Amino acid sequence: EHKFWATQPVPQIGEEPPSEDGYIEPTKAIEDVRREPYPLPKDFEWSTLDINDGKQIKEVYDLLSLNYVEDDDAAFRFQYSAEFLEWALKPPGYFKEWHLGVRVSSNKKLVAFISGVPTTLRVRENVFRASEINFLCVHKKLRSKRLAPVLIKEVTRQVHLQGIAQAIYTAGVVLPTPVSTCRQVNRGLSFITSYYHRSLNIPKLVDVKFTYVPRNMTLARMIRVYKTDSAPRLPGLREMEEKDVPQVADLFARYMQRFSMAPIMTVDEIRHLFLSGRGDVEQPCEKYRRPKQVLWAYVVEDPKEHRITDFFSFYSLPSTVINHPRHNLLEAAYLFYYASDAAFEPGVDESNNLKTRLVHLIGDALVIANQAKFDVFNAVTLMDNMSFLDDLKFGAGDGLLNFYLYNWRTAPLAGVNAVSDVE
Ligand code: YNC
Ligand code: MG
Repeated sequence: EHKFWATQPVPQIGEEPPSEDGYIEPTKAIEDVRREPYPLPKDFEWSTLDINDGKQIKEVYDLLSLNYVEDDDAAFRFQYSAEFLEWALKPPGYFKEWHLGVRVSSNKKLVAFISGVPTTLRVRENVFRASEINFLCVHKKLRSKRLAPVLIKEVTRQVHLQGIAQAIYTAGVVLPTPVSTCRQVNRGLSFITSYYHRSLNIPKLVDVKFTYVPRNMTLARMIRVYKTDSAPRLPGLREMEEKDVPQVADLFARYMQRFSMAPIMTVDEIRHLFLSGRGDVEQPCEKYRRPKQVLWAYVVEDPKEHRITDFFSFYSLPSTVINHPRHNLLEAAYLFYYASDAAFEPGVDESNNLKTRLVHLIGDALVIANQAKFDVFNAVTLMDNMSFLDDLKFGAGDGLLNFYLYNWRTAPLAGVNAVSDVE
């Protein structure tokens, strides 16, 4: 069935869940890593992309914007911006060798890409270095020629050359074998990680057929239902600044302990994730959006104690609207990391503290995203998201997101970045 994946150190389909977590094959000594790049079909050559060079970022942007992930109906295709790629591909300690391209030898046209960035992962009680693999893309004209396995093997070789033997990646497709994202929630339902959408710009979303006016609803009424406040409400909410980095790092680390799988971030990584990618900070930002901004990060500062009690972040990932007469871009915001002290407040009903707080916090994120002219706000069923999606009028989409670990076996997790028991 899976000619390539059957040869890889990943749990195979139908395999019994392991009694203990651990690697599948031991880390290779650097001397034992294959020296030569994997061979490509003739007429193609490997090329390391220099993400510090605007021209080369633009080449990756061009490849992805025409050939990257589309929805099942081929109505929308992700359009990662050049600024997004810079932000995503250059975290502290990145390896340029992990930004891997394939070019046509004759004219040097970039026709395939795969990337990795280093990260530190905790899966239950085990902490290990890993690569996070993303942006695997093969030009539409070169599909189904088994080029993807060559890209994956070559990026694996490059990861091994840095002494790292594990990886994490996500995909809409089902491969051997997703980290179990099923869990029992209080009501006894189980689910897998799926996308939820909070409509903001109803007329446009209806126009591009992202959503539709249900029977016994009118467009006018639908617009009213999804109207957000004109300004955020939480006292002490403001944009995150450099001085907040240590406190945000601390809050992030504490909050992530709630989940069975989560990244471990250094202070530098926190700074990169939440403060770079904010666009041109010299420009005033009255409308909640700067030129070239990809990342929005806000904190709640306790007005009396000047302590950071909460934060949230979201990023901009527009999609091309394929073949539409009036609209060519769907402006989508994606909920990224957040954390709240309310998770640690003692109380009669602790989970209710957190739920109430998250509804307010992410409610304010929606207000800001709407003011920043996003058409839709997306979130997946991870972390504590299930506790606010309904209250904030998110609706289930049809997209799924499967999580995978390379060379790491684990018994089913209670959800990736598990959803906690807040209801
Ligand atoms: C996929 N998304 O099953 P079998 S997500 C992994 N991730 O192998 P061919 C994939 N494998 O089943 P095509 C995959 N999609 O025979 C397909 N495969 O064992 C497997 N789309 O290769 C597939 N981007 O070259 C099959 O297929 C084999 O020409 C077939 O190319 C696939 O970035 C692709 O969705 C996805 O550009 C490149 O369709 C192409 O179709 C495309 O004949 C649109 O390949 C864009 C798109 C994927 C986004 C992503 C995460 C990628 C993770 C890759 C795995 C990393 C492993 C860890 C490495 C480091 C290890 C260390 C240490
Ligand atoms: Mg191919």
